[in-house]
Amino acid sequence: MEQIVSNGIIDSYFNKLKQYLSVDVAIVGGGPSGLVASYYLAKNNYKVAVYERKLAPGGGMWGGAMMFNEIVVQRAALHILDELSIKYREFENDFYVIDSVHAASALIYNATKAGVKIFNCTSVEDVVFLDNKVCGIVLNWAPVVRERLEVDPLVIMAKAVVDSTGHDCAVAHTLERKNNITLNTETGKVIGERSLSINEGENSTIDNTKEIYPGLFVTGMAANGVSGSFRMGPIFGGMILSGKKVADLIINKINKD
Ligand code: 48F
Repeated sequence: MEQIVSNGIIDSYFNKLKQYLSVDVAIVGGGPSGLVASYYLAKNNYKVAVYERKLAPGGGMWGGAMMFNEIVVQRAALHILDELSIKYREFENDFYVIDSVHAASALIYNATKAGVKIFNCTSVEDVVFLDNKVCGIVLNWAPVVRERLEVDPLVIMAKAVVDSTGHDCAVAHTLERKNNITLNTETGKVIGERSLSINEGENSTIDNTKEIYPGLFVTGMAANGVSGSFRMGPIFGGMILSGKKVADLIINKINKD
């Protein structure tokens, strides 16, 4: 009995890992933008994996604002909430509140049900850079990175990589720092996030969702951070719409296996 349980877990996990050594799309960060992107890609039969360094995906959604676990979404994103069976309540013209635990768990459930594989407790520490193109990610266990243990990573190849690491824009920062390259931003660099301005931040999240270097796309707060736009706090319409937009961009750009 004891060995059966351990065998099942080890066999199943390593099979999954081996099957996902090469993917169509590697999504770095399991916050709302990354989860929505992964859902639409998987729904369109792309082989997609999400890498999340925390135990639970969901990013900044669970805690609402200051741990008041409610979030706000605008009318423009309701069609996506409807598709994912997420319940909301209008409290002001065009503004809706959602229980953040319900929203985060629904995003995770819908993504995995559509076929997304989520590798939690994993940290992306670099990208694979071949022929001036981002071709994959460099992956380690999150505790290894956190504890700064000198343990080498493994590599996952991908036709497209998505930076959905939120305020950190971790993948874009690493790509820029390590390689002498120009990104598709106003300065050619990661410009960095500005202070809070809800309206401007929400609108620019969608505009800033793009391919910033061959093979590397940005979505959510990472998109705004890279392009030097504003943060906006616990309003999530922009994140959700940005996740859908990056999925559409990738679907138009790359073929699935
Ligand atoms: O921060 P996060 O929720 O990003 P998002 O999808 O949404 C932003 C909102 O939550 C909120 C907001 C709304 O207006 O401003 O902040 O843009 O999720 C980012 C996820 O990426 C993970 C991190 O743990 C979080 O769950 N992450 C960050 N760096 C890495 C990573 C990394 N190097 N490897 C793996 N996961």
